[in-house]
Amino acid sequence: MNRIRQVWAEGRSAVVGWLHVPSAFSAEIMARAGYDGLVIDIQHGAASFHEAHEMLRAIELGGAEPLARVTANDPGEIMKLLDYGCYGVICPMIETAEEAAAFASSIHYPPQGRRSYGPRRPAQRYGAGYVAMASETIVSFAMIETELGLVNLDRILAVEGYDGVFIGPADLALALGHPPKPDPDAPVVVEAIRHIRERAHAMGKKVGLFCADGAYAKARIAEGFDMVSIAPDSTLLVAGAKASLDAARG
Ligand code: 3PY
Ligand code: MG
Repeated sequence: MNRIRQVWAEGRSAVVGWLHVPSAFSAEIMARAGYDGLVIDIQHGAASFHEAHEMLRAIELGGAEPLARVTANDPGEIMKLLDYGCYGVICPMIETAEEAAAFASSIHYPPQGRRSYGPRRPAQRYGAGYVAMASETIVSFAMIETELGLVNLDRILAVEGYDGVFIGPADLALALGHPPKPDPDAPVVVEAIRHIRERAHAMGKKVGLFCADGAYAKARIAEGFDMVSIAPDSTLLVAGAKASLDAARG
């Protein structure tokens, strides 16, 4: 079973890491740290499509569920990632019900969707019965992070075929006239995040949030978020490097 679905089935919230570094080696050691899943950020991270494919393998080997935040709502990109062992897709900038429906249809084989057949790696992991179970092996999130996305929130949430919405707080803050930053404290942004969480749950969808600080993420889990991401690998690398330098220099 998909590890994120397993966590949900146990009544817990998933904690996922976020990867900017385009390396299968660092993806594997991050996976071994114990995250439920790791998200390869193809939109804003450094990984090319080819590097992302190698990282998907490394994450699975390391014991975490491999996910990706794609560059756009592009069926070709999404379907190829699914063929190569991506079991969770986060799609940026979803703004209308039509975009949400197009996203959802990339995730599922007919008749539910229009995913094309060619599951090169999933067929190895799941065997001959893969097609019948494919939808259950994947989690899917439409990002809400724009003004239009907020305006159309209920219409987007009413679309079937994807698991939930994932909030990008930096873009959301920009859309609401505030500087982009994770773990926001501007009341209007905090209120928008609360509103999205409540509407998502009211309409039977999961809700995830991009976070930076672990303690901030823990507080959001207590509020009911179903999935939180925590500090990206690039942030952890710099923080560790600075702490080590500071210790050496005093
Ligand atoms: C945002 O905060 O806008 C995101 O997309 C998270 O990376
Ligand atoms: Mg964003």
